[in-house]
Amino acid sequence: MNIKKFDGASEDFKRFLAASNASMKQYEDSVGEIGRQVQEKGNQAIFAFTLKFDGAKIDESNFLVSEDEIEAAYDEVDDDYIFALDQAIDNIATFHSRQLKNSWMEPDERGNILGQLYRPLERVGIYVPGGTAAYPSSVLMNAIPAQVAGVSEIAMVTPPAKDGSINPYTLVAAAELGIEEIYKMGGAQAVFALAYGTETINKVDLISGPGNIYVTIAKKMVYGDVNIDMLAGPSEILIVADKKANPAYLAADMMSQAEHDVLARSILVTDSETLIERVQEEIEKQVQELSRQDIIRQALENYGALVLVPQMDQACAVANLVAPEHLELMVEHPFDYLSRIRNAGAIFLGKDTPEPVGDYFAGPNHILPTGGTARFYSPVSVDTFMKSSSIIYYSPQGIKEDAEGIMKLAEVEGLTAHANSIRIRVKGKKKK
Ligand code: HSO
Ligand code: ZN
Repeated sequence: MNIKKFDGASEDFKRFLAASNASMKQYEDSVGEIGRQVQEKGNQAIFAFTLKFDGAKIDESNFLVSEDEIEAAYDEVDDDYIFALDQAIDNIATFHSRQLKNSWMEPDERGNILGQLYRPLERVGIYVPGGTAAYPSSVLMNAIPAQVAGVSEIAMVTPPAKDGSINPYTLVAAAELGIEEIYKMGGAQAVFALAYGTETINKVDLISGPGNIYVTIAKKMVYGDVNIDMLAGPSEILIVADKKANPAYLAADMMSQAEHDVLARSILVTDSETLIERVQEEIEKQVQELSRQDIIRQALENYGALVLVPQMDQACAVANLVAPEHLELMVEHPFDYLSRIRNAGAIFLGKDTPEPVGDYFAGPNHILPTGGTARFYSPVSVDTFMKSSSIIYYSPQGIKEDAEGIMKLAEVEGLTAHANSIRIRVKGKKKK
């Protein structure tokens, strides 16, 4: 397998990083058209797109997943799955509970009171991919923070298979969380349906969850009319490794990301040339055993990189430049590196913390900023599903004391009615 090698400081490497693996432009017209149809024709448009893109015949009679389908799904999955799922649910709920913000109010010495009132969003839509990328774990990562936030209505959408069925593991994951409103639809049409509503679907306040490029473009288009979690691109991992790292582990971890998508990015950064050689050998060895080796090969050949830096300090600089979705610190003293890391969606520390522990089980969210957006985005969290209102109370003394300053600022803006609403309250009252 031919994986590109770079010198971390080279122009070549910078060009490699700058070359986008997720160009949206070419799909924008067709996604816009899907949006127009859904807004105009509602359910009928959705059913038509589901037939066209998913090959499934859906109508009003089977659009919403029924209780019978949930029961049948439970019959199909094994007990070990439910046991593992419930453990993951516990861990994810515990982690996210720590994120819950309390509303607060604080009086000052004049009797003014300021604060913030946190409230959950009322109704959210969660997008769960289907097909070859059916991820029950994404049901948990979307829905649990919403539930911890206190969201009262969760509508889930996921594309059906050709026979109109939904992956039983996905259905059981939703059922374990008590999600009852599940629509068989995916793609851009599902995003528009959630954002604008149809004759049977109530519109939502926020849409969260990763999807393919069409879903992402649709989310970008509806943003502003509803909120979204973030714009997800292809998955990526960057591993910072020192010469003591185990090449077999590194190869395995690079491929665990590469198997997601032919566009996935796996980058290794190290100061050891021999480690790079060994990792390459390990990849060749291990890839043959992996069921998704075709995807892995394509991803690694097109978007994989083995990067040599003179010192480990530069490895951290490369990590910050890439701002990866997942950063593994496969080094002897990983905690010593933390203060040097500025940009990363999730940071995995030490040899026994491969990324899949976070994908499924540890507790933190696996819906993370991609494509360098970890520079300014955070993982999905309880915050994603909440909003705040500011609280302002002025006492008689407070308004008297601040009146002059407020009126001055209103005057310089030429807004005399603003100034008047202050003056009318303090007229004839002396500042103490
Ligand atoms: N690594 C993916 C999440 C995932 N992995 C789901 C397995 N299932 C993006 O963070
Ligand atoms: Zn993964």
